[in-house]
Amino acid sequence: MSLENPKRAITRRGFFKVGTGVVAAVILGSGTYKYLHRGASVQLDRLGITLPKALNPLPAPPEDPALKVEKLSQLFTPNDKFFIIDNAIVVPQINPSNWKLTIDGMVKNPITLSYDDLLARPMIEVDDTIACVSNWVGGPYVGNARWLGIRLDDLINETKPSRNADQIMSYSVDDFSAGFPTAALDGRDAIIAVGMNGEVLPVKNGFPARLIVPGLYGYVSATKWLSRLELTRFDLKEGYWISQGWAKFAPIKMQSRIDTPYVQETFPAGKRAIAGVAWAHNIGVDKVEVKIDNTPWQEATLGPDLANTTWRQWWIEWDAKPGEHMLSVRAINKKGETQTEVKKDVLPDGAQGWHTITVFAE
Ligand SMILES: Nc1nc2c(c(=O)[nH]1)N[C@H]1C(S)=C(S)[C@@H](COP(=O)(O)O)O[C@H]1N2
Ligand SMILES: [Mo]
Repeated sequence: MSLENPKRAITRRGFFKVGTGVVAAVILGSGTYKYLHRGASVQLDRLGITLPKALNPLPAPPEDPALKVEKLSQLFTPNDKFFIIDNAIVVPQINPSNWKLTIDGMVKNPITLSYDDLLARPMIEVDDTIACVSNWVGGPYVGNARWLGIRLDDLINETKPSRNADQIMSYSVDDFSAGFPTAALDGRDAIIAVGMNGEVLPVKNGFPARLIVPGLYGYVSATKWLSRLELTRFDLKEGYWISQGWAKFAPIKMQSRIDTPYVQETFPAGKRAIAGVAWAHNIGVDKVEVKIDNTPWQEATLGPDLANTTWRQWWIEWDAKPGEHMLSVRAINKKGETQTEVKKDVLPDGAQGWHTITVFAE
């Protein structure tokens, strides 16, 4: 599934489904071709890599409430279940020994780093929930991981950027770019990630390196198969999705989702849990409330608070009487702000509104 392009009903991913003959023709004409035949060997390259340890490793994750609450999202989304969003016709297969990252543009000291250079630098671990702007309320395009990588602000500082640069544009080896404000490097743990949940970054999630900027939607920040960072200006350059009607600035909106029961589910009447996840990036989730039919909002129990940039699991016990029920959820952040009820669609800067579902007990 790719980010929807409002001006072209057929996305490139959609086009992909038309037929392999057509695709081959497209690939032959693109720079992606050279990566095509390395599928098996890049996996071998990956398996041969040992990542360094973080300078300050995060504590071992606490017990996952999903072990006790059936159908609740896991605290960390396993790599093989992590959502995938990109416009890549073919997933780039990069040989890490040929790969380079360049940081240039409005800087005094441009830098070029090999994969080994990157691994030789101090690493940090960051727990961060990433989300796609095309995720509808209640949708699946959100996942939480423990990322390993090098601090982006340190690296950018080494290049001595011009004060006039207000945007960091990131480019992948394929046809993708994403730009975000230099001001987003405000001390938050933005990194060039090489590891994900204790593994070398999976190929589909951007091996050998990708960007993670906590609090920004993927299309303005989370460039996979990263090849270049350019210090530039918003009035000079824009990222891949911006000309398609998506917002230039896109912080992740506070959201909450009911994982169980699912929309329109029929289940046996009686005791069960209502459960899900909620996120309020860079502020953190303080409370989650659930509304069952016309009863008052009730406070849910919350799972571990890993970081202000990660989701929190929540759950509530319910004795479901036979019949149809309406369930809603809303989050409250650590500033005391309640998630808005006002619904908005994903375009141009992300969906909002309460996740409300109808279910049936019998
Ligand atoms: N090279 C490249 N990087 C990309 C994209 C892309 O199309 N190409 N899509 C972005 C978008 S829109 C999102 S939401 C995230 C998703 O990351 P994931 O596939 O690891 O979940 O990747 C971002 N990085
Ligand atoms: Mo996205």
